[in-house]
Amino acid sequence: MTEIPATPSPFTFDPATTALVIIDMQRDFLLPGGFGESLGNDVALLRTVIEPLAGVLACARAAGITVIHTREGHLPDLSDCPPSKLRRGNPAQRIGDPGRFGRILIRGEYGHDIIDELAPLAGETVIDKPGKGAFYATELATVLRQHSIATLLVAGVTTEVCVHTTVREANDRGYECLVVADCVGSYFPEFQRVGLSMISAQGAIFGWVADSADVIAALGTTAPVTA
Ligand code: C5J
Repeated sequence: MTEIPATPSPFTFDPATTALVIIDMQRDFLLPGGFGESLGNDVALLRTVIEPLAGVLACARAAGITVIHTREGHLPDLSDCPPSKLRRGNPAQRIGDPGRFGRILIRGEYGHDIIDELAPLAGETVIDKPGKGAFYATELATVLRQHSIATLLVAGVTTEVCVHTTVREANDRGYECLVVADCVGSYFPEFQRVGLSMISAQGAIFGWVADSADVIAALGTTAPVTA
């Protein structure tokens, strides 16, 4: 077992049954000029995540930990997008509309894919999800079962939306979750602070929170997991 200093208490996990789950680090959310910015958001707040997360990802890969990426998006005909979701937001820039990086949040478009810095390697699972949570209408539960995963190290964007929904879903399914504080990001500093507090409150009601430096230090001491 490996231990990480965390809030509200040290977090122990077995690297052999742990997955790093990276939520929605997509160009549409993170690139200047993209969908996220067109909604009036400051993407710089999300981009702070890239460097520490690249460090955690490199360590996870070196330790042989299962790596799973997710992407929020929809089929080109929008048949998997509820009309309620389609109607939300700025009427001038909606899901499926043409954006700077292709049709917004549509599978196969340049903007829908993961940023170059965190591009999945061949063999890593990429889960395409139509919702905020990574379990809803996806194969994630099956993939985790196939890899005998019990623990999730969770990173990505945005903290209070897709990260939170996924952690809450995972918690209800019995997974132990550690959210890496500087590897999750929000367009809203207040939501980032409160979002992290909500995870670890009441004795880890949804999970634990730790910094990437502590995760990297812990992963660096683990013997590589072999398949
Ligand atoms: C949002 C996400 N914020 N990945 N998506 O709409 O959190």
